[in-house]
Amino acid sequence: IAAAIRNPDRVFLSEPGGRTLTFGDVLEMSARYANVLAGLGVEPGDRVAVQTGKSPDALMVYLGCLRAGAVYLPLNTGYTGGELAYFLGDAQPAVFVCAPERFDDAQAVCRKAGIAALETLGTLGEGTLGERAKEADADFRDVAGSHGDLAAILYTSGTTGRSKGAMLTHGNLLSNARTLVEYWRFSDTDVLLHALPIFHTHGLFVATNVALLSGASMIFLPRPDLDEMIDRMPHATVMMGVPTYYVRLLSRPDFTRGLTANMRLFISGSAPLSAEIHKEFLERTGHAILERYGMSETGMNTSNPYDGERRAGTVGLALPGIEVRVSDRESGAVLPDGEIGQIEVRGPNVFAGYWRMPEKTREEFRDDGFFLTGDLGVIDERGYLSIVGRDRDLVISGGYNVYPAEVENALDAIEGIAESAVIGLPHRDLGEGVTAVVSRDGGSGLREEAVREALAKALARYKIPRRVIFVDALPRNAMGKIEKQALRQRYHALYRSAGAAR
Ligand code: MCA
Ligand code: AMP
Repeated sequence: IAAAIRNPDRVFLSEPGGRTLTFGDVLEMSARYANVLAGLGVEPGDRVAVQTGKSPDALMVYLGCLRAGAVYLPLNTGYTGGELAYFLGDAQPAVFVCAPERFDDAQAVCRKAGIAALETLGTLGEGTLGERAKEADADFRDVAGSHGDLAAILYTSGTTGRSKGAMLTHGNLLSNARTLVEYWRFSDTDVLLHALPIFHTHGLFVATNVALLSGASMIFLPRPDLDEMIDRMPHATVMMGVPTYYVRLLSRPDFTRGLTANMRLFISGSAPLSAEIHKEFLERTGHAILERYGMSETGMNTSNPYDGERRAGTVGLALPGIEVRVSDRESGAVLPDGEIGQIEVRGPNVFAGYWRMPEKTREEFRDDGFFLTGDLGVIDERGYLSIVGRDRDLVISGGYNVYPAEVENALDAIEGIAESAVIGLPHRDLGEGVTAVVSRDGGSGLREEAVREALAKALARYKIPRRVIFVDALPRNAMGKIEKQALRQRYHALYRSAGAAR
């Protein structure tokens, strides 16, 4: 980190109406948090799990972990106690940091999971960890490590079974950030409009690491608030977002060409950006959104070019140093351009494996080191990759992944539900809207709201179906398997009706 900082007086981060941190402050604050962690007994290789609101301090805990050689483990702020219990039990962090208002719940979870150290951190730097940091030394000698050492674990759900922790090394993060800085021409004259959450690859690694490494500044919004985005846009040069951000910006008449005059680049990812939105955005602002493609396991794999044609509906070309190929799903044979198959990637960005799941890790890699993404795609004659579907049963809602099996399990546990199927349906705002189709036990008068309320006790709110449809029986094929495709077709236009835009 220190090596990346050329000008300590330059602003790294500013919160509208809040704090401003220079690069010098970043060095100091991250040192304080590194000292605090070391003082709590965190050793290199130990996990530090964090579920706190977005704030400068939260970001400094991340950097403090990297400096102390600890493994940073960010968790979605929406996770319920039940969801949390699994992650903590599996990762066995040396410390868990939660928001002050969730201390009581967290304490119970930690007791069950056998986590000894529980600390709190609020968005203004309050809480036990923040207080310790204020007292701590502002100098820290970074733990010497190698590129192969673990830097972070990101949990990503599986279709069956439990979530898997993708282990990312310092080398993974550094190589990807370096590649992106160069490919997207980041420099210390850039100002990045940062509206994303910081517990995922997109807002944490892609946005923050690229800004840090290039010396760019960030306008750090606590949440993706449209008014704030529009208000700050004239002061920024680059924005990163999930497609929902761009759909929402376009819904505002005050989002105009003039407003984006200072911007040089809009980047989209985490979910498919429709060619229609790409076109509307270009017409409105004169900017062709640059779409790229990545995963928690790999960071970014492909990107549309900075100078060349940004082709709507494609995720662009393999990034420098990263190999992308498409293979036959059954035989594994590499397919020629133009044919649809499973996307595979290899490169310094590809993760080190799933936490304590060597079997699962082996299954997801080819012998020659290519990682099986589970995405289906096709490469055109010019090398542009298009994602045409997913091998996994996955719904992406507003850039968050929702695994139907997890929601179906929670539905099936509700009294009065006989069986369920969860599908994603086209949704203008969220891309896909999580939707449940369920049959009731005979005599049960269960209603939609009661189902949603019951689910909210178990699952983060973004996983909760926006609509629950009751049917007498779910359609099944000859093998007895639920025909989700038939359900998707039947309810295709559910969110197209008036009033369903959000
Ligand atoms: C919030 N809600 C959602 C979502 N987000 N429901 C469905 N899908 C969502 N994504 C629910 C809340 O729980 C709440 O429910 C209600 O919607 C309103 O909440 P609010 O916080 O006001 O929502 P919002 O501010 O409008 O947020 C929607 C959002 C946000 C802007 C789309 O989810 C977002 O910023 N998403 C970005 C996710 C992201 O960073 N993905 C990157 C993953 P209730 O009313 O019931 O309480 S990294 C990745 O995928 C890879 C590797 C990559 O390539 O980048
Ligand atoms: P995650 O599991 O959160 O790492 O999400 C990774 C998944 O998001 C990928 O496997 C893709 O299915 C999807 N994804 C990311 N970027 C894009 C994109 N630009 N277009 C379509 N899907 C995307």
